[in-house]
Amino acid sequence: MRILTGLQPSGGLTLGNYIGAIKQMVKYQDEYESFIFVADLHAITVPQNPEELRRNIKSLIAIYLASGLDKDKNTIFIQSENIYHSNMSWLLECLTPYGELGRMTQFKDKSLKHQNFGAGLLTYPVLMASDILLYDADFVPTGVDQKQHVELARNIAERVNKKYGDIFKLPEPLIPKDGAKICDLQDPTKKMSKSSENPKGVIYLLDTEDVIRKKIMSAVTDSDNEIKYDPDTKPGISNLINIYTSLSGMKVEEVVFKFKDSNYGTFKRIVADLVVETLIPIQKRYQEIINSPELDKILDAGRDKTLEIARRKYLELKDRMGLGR
Ligand code: AQP
Repeated sequence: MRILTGLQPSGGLTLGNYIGAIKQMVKYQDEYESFIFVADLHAITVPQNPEELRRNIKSLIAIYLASGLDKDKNTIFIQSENIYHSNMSWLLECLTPYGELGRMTQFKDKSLKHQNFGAGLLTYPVLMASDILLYDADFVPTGVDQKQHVELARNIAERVNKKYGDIFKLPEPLIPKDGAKICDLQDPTKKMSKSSENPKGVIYLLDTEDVIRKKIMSAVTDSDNEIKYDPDTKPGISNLINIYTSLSGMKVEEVVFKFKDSNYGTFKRIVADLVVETLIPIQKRYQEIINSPELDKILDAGRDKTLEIARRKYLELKDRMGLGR
């Protein structure tokens, strides 16, 4: 069985990206044939500074490896180095009703945040469908927030198969049962995001120990000082419980029971210890990897292998649609 997944180099990676995506990828590498990419074409759906973007692309690859993704178990590549992603996207865009794209929740959210946004923000889910369908991925590991996009990819595949014959495999989302959504530490009703305007609410994977501790100690919580899990009425403390649960492997009930007599200050310190314990070894490996020539070798191999697979799939649809000679 094959999976395909990727992250956008749209900023420094966050603890949310680690818990919701990277940690899962590391687990899946022993169960599936894994294609892991850096979604740089997706990142440009909103404005990016070119130098920062290039730095973030390289940094993302080094984080994948430092977090435990094994170069021999995964095919790792950069999306824009494979021209067939954009080529396929154009074919699929022409086969996707405009109305279907306007209904995507992420488009509705992001189009409100950016003024004069580019058309790519609307067509982004079709590019994502291309990413998935080019490789006949069986599963797409993703957070709940992206489920709608995988369903769109499936709808597109079904439509194309019906019209042009069986070309695409129908993908399914792979949503971890224990995969909590990590929220912003300053506004725990909002998802923790790379592109957040307030860095105090976000733990970046490369934050220093001191900064990580400060951010967690000043996380917004309610005033009743009781460790209880209730995301609706106690989003701040519930978010810290989610972080602890995801990193320790314990269940929410176990965590609540273990810390029932602790106050918020003590619990925050314990959460900070665990986050630091998780991230410092990743940061050490990251420093060893980031300037190693090994990175280029891994990316060259990933590019060459995926070009071959994607080219065949693209040519198949192009041919069936009657394009070219
Ligand atoms: N806060 C989060 N909690 C759990 N999972 C999360 N993911 C992102 N934030 C959280 C998961 O990480 C992957 C990231 O996908 P992406 O890089 O393509 O973009 P995104 O979901 O839009 O992530 P960000 O960090 O919020 O980026 P920006 O700010 O650029 O929009 C996905 O699997 C997602 O579920």
